[in-house]
Amino acid sequence: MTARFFTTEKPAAYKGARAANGLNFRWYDPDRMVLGKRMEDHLRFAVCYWHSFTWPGGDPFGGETFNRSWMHDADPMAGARAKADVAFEMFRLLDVPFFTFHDRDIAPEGTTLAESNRNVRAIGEIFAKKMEKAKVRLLWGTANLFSNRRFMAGAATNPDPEVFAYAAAQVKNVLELTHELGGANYVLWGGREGYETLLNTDIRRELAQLGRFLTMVVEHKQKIGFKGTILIEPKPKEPTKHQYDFDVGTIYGMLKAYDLEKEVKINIEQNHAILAGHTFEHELALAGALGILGSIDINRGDYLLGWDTDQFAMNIPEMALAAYYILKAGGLGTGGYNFDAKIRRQSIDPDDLLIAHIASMDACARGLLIAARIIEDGKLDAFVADRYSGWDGKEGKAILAGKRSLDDLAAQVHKRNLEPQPKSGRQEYLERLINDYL
Ligand code: XUL
Ligand code: CO
Repeated sequence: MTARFFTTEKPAAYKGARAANGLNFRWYDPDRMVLGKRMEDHLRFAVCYWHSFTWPGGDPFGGETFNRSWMHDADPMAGARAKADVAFEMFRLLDVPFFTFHDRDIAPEGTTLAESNRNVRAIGEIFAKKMEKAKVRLLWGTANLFSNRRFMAGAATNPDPEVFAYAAAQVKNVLELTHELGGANYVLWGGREGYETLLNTDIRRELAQLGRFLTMVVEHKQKIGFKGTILIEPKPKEPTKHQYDFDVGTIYGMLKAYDLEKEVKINIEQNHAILAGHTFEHELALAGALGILGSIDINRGDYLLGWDTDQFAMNIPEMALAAYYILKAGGLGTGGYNFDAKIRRQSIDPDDLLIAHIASMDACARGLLIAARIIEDGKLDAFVADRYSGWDGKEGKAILAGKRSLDDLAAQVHKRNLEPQPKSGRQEYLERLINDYL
């Protein structure tokens, strides 16, 4: 590494109440046991390459604010190598176990796909060398199938099969690199898999193309022996007005239609959940119930804005409910908490990057501790179990097992003179109960 980028060389550590300057953890204590598992192994934090090292701080009204030197190297590959140095220095300073990237974050696009792939592979080799000496591992890799203008009408759902082929070639390269780097997952986010106007769009064809693309990715995973999980990341809008992978429920339906529900899981992002009109915990609980919860992109949206602000997650009650539903689903398996989050464009000091991650890791850690208390105390779980306990009885089980018809049930209601009485849902009692754990 040439010049020092951050002001500190000391990795962040758990200091409890003594963590004063924002560069150490108050709550995130990797070795602390929570429900029988180390905190680090519950949370499996990952730093993303794109927001932290590739995004220059622009918005629709103004350009770069961060002035990172590696973005201005006359030789873009030299810039990519300098960027890798800073990235791995940050992984070390945050003591995070994982990172994530798109191909286009880590290396510049060349004039041909062959050159682009070579650039990606060259940086991949640097990653492999750095990972020999570092703790950090790859949570997932992914291909950027949305920035280049060739993808303006989609990648898999493009009206032109040559664009589909180009996207397939790009995914093959990144999936193989992810495999070689020992990645725990591979992510597909729909990017421009959607449409702007129905007038130029054949939905039937586009859905069939998307299904074939996903199936090809799973087939290739099996062919190369990649043991990680293939994840789809839902998002309802932005960049296209109608995205096919709208939310968890929509993707589940698609996976069923393509016969992939056993092969593919879901990467749920907080900001995408609220853009879909859901809470984060709704999406987590639904994916858990359907058995397809894979990983999360942790960030926060702005409830007043209808776009993806990707802010660092700091809201402790929200993190607590998220952690609760993740724990109820049995955890994230090969997944983790990926910081798909960016500092605000006025946060121009290099250390702001460290402070943002550390503060959000603390918020997530507190959320986990609160969720563990809710589970250990058991009152919430007991309330819900009691509410549905009728279904554990003989008749409830017989209905669900398909042993009762409409005729049977009608006869039973008349014979037993059933007059079911409504019971309180006790929402405010439960809301107060949750507040007790915060
Ligand atoms: C876009 C988004 C992506 C995916 C990976 O909103 O979340 O960064 O996480 O392609
Ligand atoms: Co994301």
